[in-house]
Amino acid sequence: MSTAITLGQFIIEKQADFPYAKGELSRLLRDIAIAAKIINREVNKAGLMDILGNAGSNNIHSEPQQKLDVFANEQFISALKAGGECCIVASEENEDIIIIDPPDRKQGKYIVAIDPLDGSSNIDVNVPVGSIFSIIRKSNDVDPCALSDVLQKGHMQVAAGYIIYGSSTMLVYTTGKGVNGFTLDPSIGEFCLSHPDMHIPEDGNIYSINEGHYVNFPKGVKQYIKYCQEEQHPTRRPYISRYIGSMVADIHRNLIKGGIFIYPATASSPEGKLRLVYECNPIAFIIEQAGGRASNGHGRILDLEVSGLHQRTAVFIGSINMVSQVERFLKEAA
Ligand code: AHM
Ligand code: MG
Repeated sequence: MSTAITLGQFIIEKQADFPYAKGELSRLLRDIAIAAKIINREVNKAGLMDILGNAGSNNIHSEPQQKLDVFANEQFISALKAGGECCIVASEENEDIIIIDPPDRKQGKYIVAIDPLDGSSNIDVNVPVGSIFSIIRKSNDVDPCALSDVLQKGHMQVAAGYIIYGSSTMLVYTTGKGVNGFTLDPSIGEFCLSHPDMHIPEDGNIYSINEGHYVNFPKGVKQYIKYCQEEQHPTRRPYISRYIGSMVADIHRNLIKGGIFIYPATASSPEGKLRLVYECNPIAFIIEQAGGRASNGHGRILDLEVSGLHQRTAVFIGSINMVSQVERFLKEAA
């Protein structure tokens, strides 16, 4: 019987790809996986919260029970603080960066940006949610940590990943040498390699967009949606529309099956909705590493200037031919 490769084993093996690595990034990834397991445990019993005690009541440690996105944020931050490899945490849940400056040891050299619980509005209805992380290196170890360290372009990421808390829980990550997916085996509490060397099909037949905002979409996006819906033999059109409303879940499905995920700019949100630093850049890095494309409609997401921690961007992410096609529609409509 063959034995599964655990995430821990895989990370150690892959360290050899980086001959000068000292194991810090490996330890950081391991810390993130530990936080993910704890969050998974709580997400899995989310439906029991009302039975076990309403928010506002205390947990078994006599601490107030918290909303899951606050809980997830705290788990990541405390795992990263304890690990010692990280000097700054930037989170969707915190307006400002969190600097980790341990008095008793050398400061870590990595910056981690997180969306601790993406799609958390779906928790109450048992729809998959996710966590997203992006890792960059501090540009130097001389200057004190500052927001400017975080505001690096997406192509500076050294690793990125997501965890999807779905019918099974998976961790998918890249360090810039392809994409690998691990499924949590609850019986042993380990993420096991289940999806080695993931590739997104060059073409797909799924489009994922919140069509409720249709009237506010730019002309090129409206035209592309009509194109997706046209019956055109022998192409795969009309495409299938699938939109969960949890980006991680929509991206994960399209990564495996082929498809495009769109969250465009609208009249009311001219920059789009999704955040560049901890949502779009890490997902863009993963999808590019899987052979897909990630665009803001005009160019590569990973090359966008980053001027603010909570900056937003329009996104068109997925199968390379589908993203290139929507870019053509946007160009022609401009
Ligand atoms: P969140 O980080 O507040 O959960 O918001 C991000 C989520 C994404 O997961 C999802 O793709 C999008 O918001 C859905 O937005 P909408 O309900 O406008 O379609
Ligand atoms: Mg989010």
